[in-house]
Amino acid sequence: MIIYGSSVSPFVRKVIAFATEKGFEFKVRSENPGSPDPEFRAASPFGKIPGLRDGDYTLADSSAIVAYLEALKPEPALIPAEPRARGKTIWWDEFADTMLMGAGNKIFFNRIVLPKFRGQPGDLAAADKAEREELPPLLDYLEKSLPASGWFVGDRLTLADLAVATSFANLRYAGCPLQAAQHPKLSAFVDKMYARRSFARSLEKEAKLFPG
Ligand SMILES: N[C@@H](CCC(=O)N[C@@H](CS)C(=O)NCC(=O)O)C(=O)O
Repeated sequence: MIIYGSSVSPFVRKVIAFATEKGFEFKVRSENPGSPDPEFRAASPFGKIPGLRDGDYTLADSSAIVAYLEALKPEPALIPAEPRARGKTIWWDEFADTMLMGAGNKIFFNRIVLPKFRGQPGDLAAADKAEREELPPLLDYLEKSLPASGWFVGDRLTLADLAVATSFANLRYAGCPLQAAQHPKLSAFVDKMYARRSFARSLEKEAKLFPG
């Protein structure tokens, strides 16, 4: 199985963590967003990362990919079957992909991707505005919603936890680290998630690009 992309993308990092937690054997093939490589484009027709190849089967989009992996190997279950738990798990994945990463990507793209990887100036005012106005209510919502179990759905790890956790590395790289004094439960949750092998291996590799 091949995952195309780079774990610097929160969507790719989520898929790598999910596939690792499920116990899949896979390789990560480095591709930048928009790469014209035909093999990558067969998996991701519009050039977004991640893409997936499993033999002659290809798929794009992190949420589609994790749904495929879950169906392929139901245990350990990371997308619960019980209706209410499943609904909430998909909600957290969607919240993380659209709202949290939506705000996070405005910050990460303008402060890091454009200047550091593309040699272009980022829209720093847009990044500052997202940090000031969009991010705080999302973090407060996560802090308030995290159950005493320490897991977003039920009393064990699910896709919800992987999807929520993945963005915080990008926020840190872009100068918005979580503050334990303001969001103590969320900070402890992210520390716990990033200590898992499924995230730790990606984060170790990324540390070469983002030291300190
Ligand atoms: N909904 C997609 C989003 C993937 C996505 O937007 N990836 C970014 C990198 S973080 C990308 O490839 N951007 C390039 C583009 O939008 O053209 C998913 O969950 O995989």
